[in-house]
Amino acid sequence: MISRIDLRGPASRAVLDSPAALRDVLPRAELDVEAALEKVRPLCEDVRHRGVEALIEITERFDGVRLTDIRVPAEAIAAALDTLAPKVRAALEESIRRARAVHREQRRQDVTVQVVPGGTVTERWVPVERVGLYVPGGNAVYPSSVVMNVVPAQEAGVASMAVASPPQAGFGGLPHPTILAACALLGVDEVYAVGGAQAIAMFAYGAGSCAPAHLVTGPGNIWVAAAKRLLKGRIGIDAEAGPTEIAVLADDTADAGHVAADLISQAEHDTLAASILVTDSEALADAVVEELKVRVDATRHRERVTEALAGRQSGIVLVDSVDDGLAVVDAYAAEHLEIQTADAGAVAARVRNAGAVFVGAFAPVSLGDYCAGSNHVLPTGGCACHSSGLSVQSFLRGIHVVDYSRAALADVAEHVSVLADAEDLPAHGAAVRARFATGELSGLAA
Ligand code: HSO
Ligand code: ZN
Repeated sequence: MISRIDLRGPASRAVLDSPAALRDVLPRAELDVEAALEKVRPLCEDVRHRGVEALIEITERFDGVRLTDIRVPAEAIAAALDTLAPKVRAALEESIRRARAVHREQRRQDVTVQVVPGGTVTERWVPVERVGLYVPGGNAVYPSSVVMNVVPAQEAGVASMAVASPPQAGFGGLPHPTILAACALLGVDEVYAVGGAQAIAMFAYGAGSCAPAHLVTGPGNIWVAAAKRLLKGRIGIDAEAGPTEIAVLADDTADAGHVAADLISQAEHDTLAASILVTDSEALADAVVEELKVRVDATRHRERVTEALAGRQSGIVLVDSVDDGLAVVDAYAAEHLEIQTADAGAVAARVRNAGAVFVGAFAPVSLGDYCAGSNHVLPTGGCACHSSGLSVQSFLRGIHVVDYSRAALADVAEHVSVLADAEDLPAHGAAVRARFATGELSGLAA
């Protein structure tokens, strides 16, 4: 069952006062991406040099599917939408509608600052030209992740995008039909039946009809994460998504049944998924454990959930106060953080580190996974202390546009020259002075 960590009493004060010490005592899954790197390197090289031929061979080896073409035919995408259950279609459409409503508003406006008369700097936001969106298959078939990747890319104005997802032997060697149907609903017609590290290599180097992408986003297993780490630089990446995490900060006003249900909901993803409850109420902790006993038994993925909850990455952390709980969840920097306390809004406003925060009794993580309008591609493994979830911003680059008149340059020429000399880079200063006649720049030795 789920383990307990007791951080109550004066003995824990020093730990609670140090985020680094807290991180050491808090449970977390270790994912050895480095070890996987050496395995994916030859595979990526092979795709780089032999393109489609390599992709077909690797796909046969790992997915047991012999592809005739890596690209999914348009008819197959249309057929997947035709056969999609109407209820699933309606739910996907609602998910898309809400995600679009939120992401549309995230688009940053260009900002021009007049630094001095005649001197302006503009930050001009330009979409990435071509992106590759990876959608896992196999154990995890997530049409919702198609929505979460495609919608922000479209709202950013990305002109060219392709989706890759592993071929499924059971579906005629095509990606899962619900994934294809989601692509159809979103108007994405460039889809490849390629998965794993080889899909990331295909996006990075290009292969056959798949032109190289500049940015690759989307979750994946350890091989996908390793390929992203290996090819980062050649391509931009969103993050190396690790196993999913939920932290719940709750007090005695929380409903133990809701808390248990939410902890189970994310544990259902993966045996390495992390479910953490942080509470100042031992009574709530006990009640949640009781609820877990009943609910885990009744849940469909009982074995996976049991292993995830019993794993060293999950646990119940007992603290003296909600304030101490905040220190704990901030140090942990969860992918998803639920606040189920009295005055949840005020507590949530004090959170510094989390991929997404879910406020109060009626905002469970599963709402955000599908239909809140927020994005579910979020930083894991503590990366929430330096990174954000996927958004329109992830698909834009800010270009600084510098525009100075002759007079504005003359005005600052001396400062440029002095700084250039201080760095022993006199040619930098000379490049400025070359634009002016000798003696024209007051106070400057020309
Ligand atoms: N909780 C996952 C996303 C997801 N859940 C997809 C269900 N489907 C990571 O945020
Ligand atoms: Zn989920």
